[in-house]
Amino acid sequence: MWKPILPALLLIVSPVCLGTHVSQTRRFPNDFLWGVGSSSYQIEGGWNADDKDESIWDVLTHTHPEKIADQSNADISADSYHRWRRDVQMVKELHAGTYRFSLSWPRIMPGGYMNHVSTAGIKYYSNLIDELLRYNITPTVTIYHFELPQKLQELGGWTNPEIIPLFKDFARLVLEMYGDRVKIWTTINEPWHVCEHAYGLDYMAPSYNFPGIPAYLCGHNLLKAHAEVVHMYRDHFQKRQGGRIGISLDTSWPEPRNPDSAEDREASERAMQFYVGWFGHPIFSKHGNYPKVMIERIRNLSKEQDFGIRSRLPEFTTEEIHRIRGTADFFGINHYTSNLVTSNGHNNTGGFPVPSFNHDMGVVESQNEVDWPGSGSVWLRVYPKGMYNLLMWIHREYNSPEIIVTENGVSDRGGLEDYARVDYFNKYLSAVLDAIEDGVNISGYIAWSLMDSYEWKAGFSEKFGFYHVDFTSPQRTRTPKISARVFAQICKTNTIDWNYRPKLEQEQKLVVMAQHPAEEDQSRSSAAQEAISWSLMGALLLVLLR
Ligand code: GBH
Repeated sequence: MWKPILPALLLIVSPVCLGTHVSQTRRFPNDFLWGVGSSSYQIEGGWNADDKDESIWDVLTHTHPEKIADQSNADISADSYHRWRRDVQMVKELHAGTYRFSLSWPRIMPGGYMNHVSTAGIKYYSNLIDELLRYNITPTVTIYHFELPQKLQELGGWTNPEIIPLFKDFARLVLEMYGDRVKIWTTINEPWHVCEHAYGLDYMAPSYNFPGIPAYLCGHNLLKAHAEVVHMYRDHFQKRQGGRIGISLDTSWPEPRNPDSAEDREASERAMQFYVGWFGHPIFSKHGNYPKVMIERIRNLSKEQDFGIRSRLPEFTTEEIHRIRGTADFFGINHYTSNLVTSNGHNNTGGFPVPSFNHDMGVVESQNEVDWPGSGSVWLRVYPKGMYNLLMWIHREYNSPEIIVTENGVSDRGGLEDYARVDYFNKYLSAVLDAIEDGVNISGYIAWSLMDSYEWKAGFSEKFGFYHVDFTSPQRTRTPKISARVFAQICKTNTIDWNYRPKLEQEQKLVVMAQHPAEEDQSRSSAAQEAISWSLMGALLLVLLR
């Protein structure tokens, strides 16, 4: 009985709170680049098509399905290996200027070595690129997005320095094959995620779950591999091909739990140095090398932990520091959410294993469950100010680099009426615009994701797409959600329009009814509830106005 009144009250209050937004449309710079992204393992399927060999994700999902939320794998996923023409159509429907996708290393070089290059693999991405160009869409290509050939993992993957020449060989091949047509490259997606979550924890393939040591070896080799590829591009390709190359780092924003506490503010800064500085400082800072706070903390803790004088964080030679510094034409940032942070104090492990990356960082994170709305993922809460704070931090820390937001988006658990996603994009894009207006050099924004896809450990349970994919239909039918229409409008008009909230069209309703009869019932009953709320609000207003 009381339930319907609550939304009624909220409805009265919300237009007041949103007052500043409702009447405003906000404009992005004229040449701002709009895009949408995906990654190979998440959407392609065709896991053993033609001569493709296994990646570390094929092996993880096939041998340990119990580690995946719904025991699924991406053997077929959205079947983009066969349905790439439709994908390009969707990018076009979104009015996006660029499509960010990644290359599957084991599809192109099945065993990870030059001795076997797959013609079919080469051709797949070549066709995709041509199709994009036909519609005037610029390809943004990620060379590495978590898909290591299993054969290379058996050599130790990113912990083996041999990965440096091997990654360079792979990159040389794809630059030769596609570089004439690709103007935006990133070498590696989310190094922190690649190294800490795959080697330090049991989170991403290959699930080493070996804290405190291999993640730093991974990072060390990864930075050198990145730098070698960028030098090769600059020395042999860039002038002729006329593109640009960077890297995509990722981080949540660490908001001090108590903003008045100097210790919490320090914890926030330290978290930024460990998450972003680990890779950002060597590449983007004036003097290069790892951040001072990382070098010192890991050296001191290593000594306390009886590792002797050799820190668990490897050291660069002076020559290596110079070789890595400056190896990016832009700063790619992937960002989704924020955490509250506080320091764990010196004699407290913070509940982390010793040694471990988290213990080295000495920061305890928690979520703001009170003020930040949740999403379809436990780790993802909505705090747009975190996006602004992060962009300002990068701007200040690295002397105003050109920034491209290479990923930003939100999950839910399904459905086409994704107004929560619409709100998320409007709010996070407002934060991006605030940063632009405050002088941050942001040239583009690539939303995550083009369509629902295989969400790594979460399987198909979490949805990030503008397009719904029917994973049960042989065609893997794609249907635009409400957010697709809104994002298309944003790309087309260069503005955020808070009043633009389209309704489902007839064709979309049919899809919902065919697939989720229950969901349709739910939305009908919530519509009824809304109607009751409105009439109650009317009554309330009448009472108030008397
Ligand atoms: C991106 O990574 C990926 O690039 C993309 O492939 C993926 O689809 C997208 O995220 C959405 O997840 O707090 O320890 O529980 C984002 C990286 C993923 C890093 C979630 C933090 C939370 C792990 N983030 N992760 S934890």
